[in-house]
Amino acid sequence: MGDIRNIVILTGAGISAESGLRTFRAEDGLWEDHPVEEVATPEGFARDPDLVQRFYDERRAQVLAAQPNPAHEALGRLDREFSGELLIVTQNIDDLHERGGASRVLHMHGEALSAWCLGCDARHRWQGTLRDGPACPSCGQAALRPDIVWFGEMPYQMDRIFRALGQADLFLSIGTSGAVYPAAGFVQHAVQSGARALELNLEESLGSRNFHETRLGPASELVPAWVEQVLGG
Ligand code: BJW
Repeated sequence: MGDIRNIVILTGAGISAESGLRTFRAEDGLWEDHPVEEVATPEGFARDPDLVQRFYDERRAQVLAAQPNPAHEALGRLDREFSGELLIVTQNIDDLHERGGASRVLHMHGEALSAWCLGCDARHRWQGTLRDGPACPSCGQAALRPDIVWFGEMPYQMDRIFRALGQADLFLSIGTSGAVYPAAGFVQHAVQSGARALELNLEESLGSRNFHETRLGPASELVPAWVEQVLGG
């Protein structure tokens, strides 16, 4: 593989599927049981906070029980051994990249293990439940919500992401359907800025035509093979 000095990786639910965490848009995906407008919008939260807190309490428990798979571990290896610039932008709210050994990770859609206080704006690491209305450790108000980016809200650290995309010489997308913006538009931005674009996915995604190359298969096989290719030279 040529001289790669600057990599941006976008990951989606597909990279955690083999860790037992459900994706969203598959036939057995999360949106089948939970209408998206009920559980993943600020309006849904205003209408029925208990329902939304229960949904994320359950997701938080599932994240804590899950283990990183070989795809997360391979990206952990890449993070340790690749001396160039690297940014792993994940749409996932789990912490499997970090537990797989990666540290150059940005959670653009928030984190299951973080709670955000609507009273004082503080964020706290959170492993327990929120449906029982616990007090915020900073201000004492019972105003904690999941620290998750819902539809209609601004994803986190967009300036940093677009800066990295503009400097990347390789953009890699893993396990995302390309159905949700702005993440679905990252490939075009990176390619327009001169990056090569590679997609790893179980099947063709909505955005496949925007990539120079798509490799089809499970992330647990494709990602370790790609990392070996990059680090092996
Ligand atoms: C495997 C596999 C295996 C399976 N191996 N692969 C046009 C432009 C811009 C915005 C919009 C627009 N039109 C509409 C919008 C607004 C909206 C949007 O995109 N709507 C769409 C429905 C069209 N976007 C927003 O509201 C966002 N905010 C925003 O746009 O702010 C304004 C703004 C504008 C411009 C610049 C900047 C900002 C916010 C989006 C928030 C998304 N939130 C969610 C839920 C919260 C997190 C959570 O609960 O976990 O995030 S929705 C959900 O979808 C979740 C995911 O992160 C996200 C993406 O899903 P993902 O990861 O792609 O999962 P799936 O299930 O779709 O796909 C899985 C893939 O894996 C599949 O392809 C499988 O094949 C594959 N796979 N097993 C490899 N073993």
